Amino acid sequence: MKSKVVQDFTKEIQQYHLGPLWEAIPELMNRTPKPQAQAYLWKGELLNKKLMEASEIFTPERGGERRAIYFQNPGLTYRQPWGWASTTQTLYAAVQLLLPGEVAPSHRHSQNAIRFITEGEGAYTIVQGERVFMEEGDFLITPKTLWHGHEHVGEKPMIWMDALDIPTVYSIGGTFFDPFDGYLQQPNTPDNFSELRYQGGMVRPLNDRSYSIAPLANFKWQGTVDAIQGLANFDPDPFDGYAVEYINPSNGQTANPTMGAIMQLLPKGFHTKAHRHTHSSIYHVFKGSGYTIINGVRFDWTKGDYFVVPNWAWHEHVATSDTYLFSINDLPIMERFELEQKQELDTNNGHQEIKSEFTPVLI
Ligand code: GTQ
Ligand code: FE2
Repeated sequence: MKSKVVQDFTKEIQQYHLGPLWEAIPELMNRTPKPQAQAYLWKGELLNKKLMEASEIFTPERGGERRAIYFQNPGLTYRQPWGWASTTQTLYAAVQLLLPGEVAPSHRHSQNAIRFITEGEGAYTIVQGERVFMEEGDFLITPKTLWHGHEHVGEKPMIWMDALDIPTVYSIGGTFFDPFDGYLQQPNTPDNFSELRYQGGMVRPLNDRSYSIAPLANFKWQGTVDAIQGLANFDPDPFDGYAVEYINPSNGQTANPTMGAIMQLLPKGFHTKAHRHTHSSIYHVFKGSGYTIINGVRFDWTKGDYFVVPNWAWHEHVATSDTYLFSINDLPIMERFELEQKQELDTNNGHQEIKSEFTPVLI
């Protein structure tokens, strides 16, 4: 405890917009990451219901741009008085609904985007004039500065997960945004152009030997499943099961420069070992059911749910049926800053003790 004189001084300097480091150090300089983001889980039924309610009262249009409902981490709600809160400290994730006949206008921005299609088919996203048709299980990228808009020319409602590096770009002051002049961009490239050029998977067109930001726009579900089924001939990774990462075929790095994206199969009964790492992740349960233990708290999940594993949180997964987990992470950001570290739990055969259970908000 500092003396009265120091305490008074500490207060006194603040009128000059000067801060006392001796107060801040214990909060800022933790021995290991102490995230403000919390572990949290949202049920799929709640999300679908809220999206449908939103669709009854408005359509996507210029200004608001999209009908997307994003995940606000309860640990981060203090950050902006006007109500914004990100999903983890670096990442934003949302669910977006587009109904048949609807159009979400083209725009471009300095944030990178990822989409993972969770429900439906028949809508396309048009990226730099290329219409990319989307189906369940597809993984798409819209890297920064590319024009993109969406239109639904199919029959059933379409829902997908969006993930963007909005909080990172916002906090470092790098935000740029332009609406497209003329609402939805018109095609200037054959449909599904990049997907057709990459049908063979791990062979690339000869012209793609030098780096480009988005040589492949859509990673089809079938290709992802085939890769995972190939892995499943062998032993699973003890921490990740059968996991693959989406990559940019022109350089082998993550498909998006600031966000990693993973699909993992956890066969029924599989229990991963616990570890923790600097980077944070946002998971979507694409198929299956089970639970994840995060820092001793059990989070039960089924198909359609979303959950957050914050930075440096112990976590392990248990699948109670064959499970496909899709997840995005900020590992590329941590690697760029050379901050990535990881640790395996070495007690109790690599498993945490369950101390409590998370109770999700239901509809
Ligand atoms: O679909 O272009 O969830 O620009 C947030 C920002 C989706 C999009 C989001 C966006 C988009
Ligand atoms: Fe966008």
